[in-house]
Amino acid sequence: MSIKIIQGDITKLDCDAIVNAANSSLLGGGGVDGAIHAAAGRALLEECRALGGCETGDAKITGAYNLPCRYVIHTVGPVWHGGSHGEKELLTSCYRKSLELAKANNCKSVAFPLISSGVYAYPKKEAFQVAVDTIRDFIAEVEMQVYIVVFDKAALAVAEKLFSDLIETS
Ligand code: AR6
Repeated sequence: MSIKIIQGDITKLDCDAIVNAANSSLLGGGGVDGAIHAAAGRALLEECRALGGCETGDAKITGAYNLPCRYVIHTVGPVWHGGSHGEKELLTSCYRKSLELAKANNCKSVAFPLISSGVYAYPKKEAFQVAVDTIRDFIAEVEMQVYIVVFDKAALAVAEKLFSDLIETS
């Protein structure tokens, strides 16, 4: 069991759970959130509506509807405000809480986007470091295959620099 970095569209992945970089309303938005809701269909929005939102740094799980995975774990990353407003702790909490929910639901394979690194402006290098450190800590104790899915070229370039050993090409 390990961490792998792959490039692609997270909505296409057939793993136990994919993680959504949501906002605190859980009612959809742009970026990966928009892509997940569009591919899952309206029933996902209906289930999310019943959850009553989600705090920054926390995570909630739903079904996946028309997506190929089994579950969607919605987490709310911090908005980057320069780095001295608890951003790192909140982002760490997003990964940890998402992984705990995955474990509690018997997921053996989980895919994350690079949370907060788009609209929420978390620098990609720092966002990667938090992701990899937190996932590594978690899988030291739990059997799970975890993917970090990079979408844009800038994120792939950062991954190639920092974590070339984790990149898997198809
Ligand atoms: N598959 C994988 N990664 C993707 C995909 C995809 N289909 N689409 C985008 N990304 P963002 P955030 C990457 O902005 O920064 C939403 O409006 C993207 O390139 O989706 O946490 C929510 O509703 C970037 O590297 O999420 C919130 O309001 C990463 O996913 C807000 O954006 C995260 O970018 C959350 O902002």
